[in-house]
Amino acid sequence: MDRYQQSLAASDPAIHAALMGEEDRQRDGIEMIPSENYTYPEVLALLGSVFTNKYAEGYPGRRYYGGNLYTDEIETLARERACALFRAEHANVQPLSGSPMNQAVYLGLLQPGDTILGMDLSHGGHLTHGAPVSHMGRLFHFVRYRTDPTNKGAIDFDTLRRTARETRPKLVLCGYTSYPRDYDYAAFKAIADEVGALTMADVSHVGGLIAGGAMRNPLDAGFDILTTTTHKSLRGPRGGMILCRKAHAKKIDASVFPGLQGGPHMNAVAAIAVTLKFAAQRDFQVYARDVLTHARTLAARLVENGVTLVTGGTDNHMLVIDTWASFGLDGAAAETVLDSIGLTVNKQIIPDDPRPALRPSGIRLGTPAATTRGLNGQDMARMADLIAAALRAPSEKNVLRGLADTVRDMARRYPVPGLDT
Ligand code: DSN
Repeated sequence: MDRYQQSLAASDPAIHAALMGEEDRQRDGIEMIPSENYTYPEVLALLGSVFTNKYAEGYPGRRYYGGNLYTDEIETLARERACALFRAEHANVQPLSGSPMNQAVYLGLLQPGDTILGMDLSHGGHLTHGAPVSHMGRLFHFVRYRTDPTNKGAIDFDTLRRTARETRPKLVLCGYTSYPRDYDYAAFKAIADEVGALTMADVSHVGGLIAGGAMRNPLDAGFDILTTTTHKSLRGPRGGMILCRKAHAKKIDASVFPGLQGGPHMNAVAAIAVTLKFAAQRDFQVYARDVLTHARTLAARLVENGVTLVTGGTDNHMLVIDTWASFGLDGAAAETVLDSIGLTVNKQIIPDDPRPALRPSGIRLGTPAATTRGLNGQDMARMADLIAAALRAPSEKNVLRGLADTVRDMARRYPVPGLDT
């Protein structure tokens, strides 16, 4: 136990007990939620460092507080590393997380009421891409495009072009939270150019896979803006980054601060800087490739087990299982069954889901966290068998107990970064 934990155990035993419980949960189970990961020990150390004490409103060299010698250094390094890694002209590393990151872009580059073309929520788009329940959905006019799940989740670019011509968006937005395929960014860009719209890709899910060179980079296709959270496949602290062309730098910076946020969380900025250093290394490229290979292995074996995958498979780190079609179980029930054997996934609506969001037709799972932990291809195939076996026997307690033992044995073979290494 480190010195912070020792004092916590004495001063707040309830919170300390919860921390110990969470450590055990993470160690004994296998994390399959596609947007989660196990971060580096260095990131955990920086998040708990004295950088959390510091106010640093403004940007390096232009702060509203004194004492920013070292915070300037870390933010400058983080920005430089982000630009180098993603081949961007400018980076803002202050967004506190994914939602304010996207809000800062809309509010910085558009006027209220402007039209944004974004991906339909049930087809994989994100809440901040214009869901009616989000504030952005009320402020801007979102027009949605959809995918064809029967054709490997393809986007019909002819229809998208027609929609763009009819609705004249100011921004063509792509990005997803539950779409197991890659995008043709050049096709989005061509349509945006035709109607004079800006282009933005929210690559939060695959930011690490782009950084590791395993997936396409929208900035290479000439996109204006790339946003990514830093805690998913990138494996860093919770946070967000906006990368853009120089032409947008001033508006983006002013939109993040003072437009939307106050003091940046400099402990997170320091942790983002070190994350970006690691992401530029050869090991991370191997990791990114392994994440994709593992997702394909998992998908193939699930299909062999008779499981229905939305879009039929995966091109990225993520799979969406239609649990209703495969097992007659809604996603909430499937999530609970898998939780009971130590596999953490999340319930998920599927394209045009007839079921409600809290009892949807599917679950979503992914390989970034398990790959970080060191699980290999054989483990992925085994995991597919375990998932299928559990969801076929959701009420058979003995079967589930046996599967839980197998998962725990598998998990304990692999250390949790920051806890065991
Ligand atoms: N909540 C994130 C995810 O799980 O994909 C997106 O915000």
